[in-house]
This record gives sequence, C-alpha cells and structure tokens, in this order.
Amino acid sequence: MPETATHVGSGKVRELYELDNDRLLLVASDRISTFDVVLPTEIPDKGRVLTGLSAFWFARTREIVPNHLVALRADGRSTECRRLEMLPLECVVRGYLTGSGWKDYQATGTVCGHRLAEGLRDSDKLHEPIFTPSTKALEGHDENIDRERAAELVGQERFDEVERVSLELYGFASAYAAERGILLADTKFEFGLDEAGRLVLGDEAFTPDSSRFWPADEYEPGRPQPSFDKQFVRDYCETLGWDKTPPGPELPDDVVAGTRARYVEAFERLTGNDFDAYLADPEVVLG
Ligand code: PZK
Repeated sequence: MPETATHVGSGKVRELYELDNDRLLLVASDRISTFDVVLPTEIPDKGRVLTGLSAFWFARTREIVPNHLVALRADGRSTECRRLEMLPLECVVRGYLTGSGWKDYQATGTVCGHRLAEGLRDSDKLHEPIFTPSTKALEGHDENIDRERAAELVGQERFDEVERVSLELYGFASAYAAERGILLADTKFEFGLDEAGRLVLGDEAFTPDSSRFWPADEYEPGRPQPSFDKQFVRDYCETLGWDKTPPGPELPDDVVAGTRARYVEAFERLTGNDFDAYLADPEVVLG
C-alpha cells in the first residue's frame, strides 16, 4: 500500500505532514524569505541543504539530547520525525549581540533578564552565550521573555533542563562551525516531549534558517554582519527601493546562482561532504 500523508501545518518555507500516529514528515521547500517576506523565486536545492545540515547536527548531538529524526528520505528534503508534544517555547541561544537581542540591549541594557556589560556594540561577542527564550507570537515576531516567564510556561525543572541542553548544543556546534570559518551568532531550538515525558529536540537544528551564519573572515563588530547565505539577496533587494512588504521581488539568475552556491558552500564546509554525494545518498550526512 502506498503511504498517505495528511498535510497538518505550514511554516514560511516548510510543510508538515502526518504519516501515522507516531510519525510526521517535515518537508523543506526551496523557498527563501528575506526581511520576513517569502520571495516568488526559489533557490534550487536550498531545502536539501537545510535538511542535510539539520540531519548532520542531529546525528552528532544525540549524546547531548535525543532528537526527533527517524529517517531521511531519498529526495534529500524530507525528514521522517517522531511526533512530539511540543513545548510552547522558542529556545534561543545567543553567542553574539544582534537582532532583537541588540535592540533590547540598547533599550534596557538587558536581554531576556540577562544584564550585560555596558558599552557593547552591534554584533559583539558575548563573554558567555546566553539563553534567551521567546514565545511564538500568533502573528509577527516572536516575543522575548525572561526566565521567570519561561519557567511559568513549562515549569521550573523543564526550564532548567532546556536551558542547560540548549547552551550545551550551542557550545558544541558553534565551536565546530568556527573551526570551519562560520560563526553561529545565535540559534533557535524547538523541543518536545516523547510519550515517556523525555525531552527531545525537534524542528530543524543549526540551519541558516534557524541560526545566523556569519563568515568568520569578515567578522567586524560595531556593525551588522553580512549573512553567510542571504547577503546577495538582501543586497539585491536594497538596490530596488522595495518597501519590504509583500509581494517580494523576483530574483535575477545571478543572484539565485550566487545564493545557491553560498548554501552549498555552508553545507560542504560544515559537513565535510560533497553536496553531490548528499544528493546521490542523503544518508552520507548521518556518518
Ligand atoms: C511540530 N511544528 C512547527 C515546523 C511546519 C510547522 N516532531 C514534532 N512533533 C510534533 N509537532 C511538531 C514536530 C516537529 N518538528 C513542529 N509544528 C508542529 C512547524 C515546520 C513546518 F508546518
């Protein structure tokens, strides 16, 4: 019998299907968003790069925390996952001060209740990575919350556990990536619970859509950093005078090709695998 899959959810660039009571299928498209708008032009193989990277990290962090990966499909863009009870928390770790963390710091000197040193600049490296949870807003951006609010949402013991595990995951992956010329400025995890109430890492992990990837050789605090993957797209969009509201612009072929090459470069630097080898057999990333 051919399997049926019922569509159960959409992200901006991914789709979620139900395979059976215990398993979901997470499918990464080639869609790309910039300035929070999904563009009409796709980046060929972007979904495969992100699926392969995520699987690579799941395979290498399972001793830190178990994860939802059950199998990679031969298409390279679909992940069979264990179905979890997801926690109502976006688990963000920041090693550098940028984005909403930089905004909050400028306004209050704090990020999610962490009081930081004075005089920090945009993109400065923090003395220690910090856990900065947020909640999924019904629309628009996630809302940063302090540890007290986060502990109310999931309970103090579970909060302590996701904080400890998130910092350990970030420490492992950021050190690994930095050795390969990519700074993981920050990253977001989503955790769930299995049927026994054990903490399990879900969603995607350490992809350029869930993390900020910065080229280490261009790192220069005091200004926003170029994005490893999306900078060509952003730069092109800035030339248009586009107001950053939908619909977004079509991308020209050279911007598409340059952006695809950056995704593939990130994949190859981080995993040590040729991307063509991944396309031929996605399981190469599982080691
Ligand atoms: C789950 N999302 C967000 C991500 C979408 C929606 N293993 C899991 N078990 C239960 N639920 C989820 C997961 C995962 N991962 C994730 N919503 C539910 C989401 C991507 C695409 F459409």
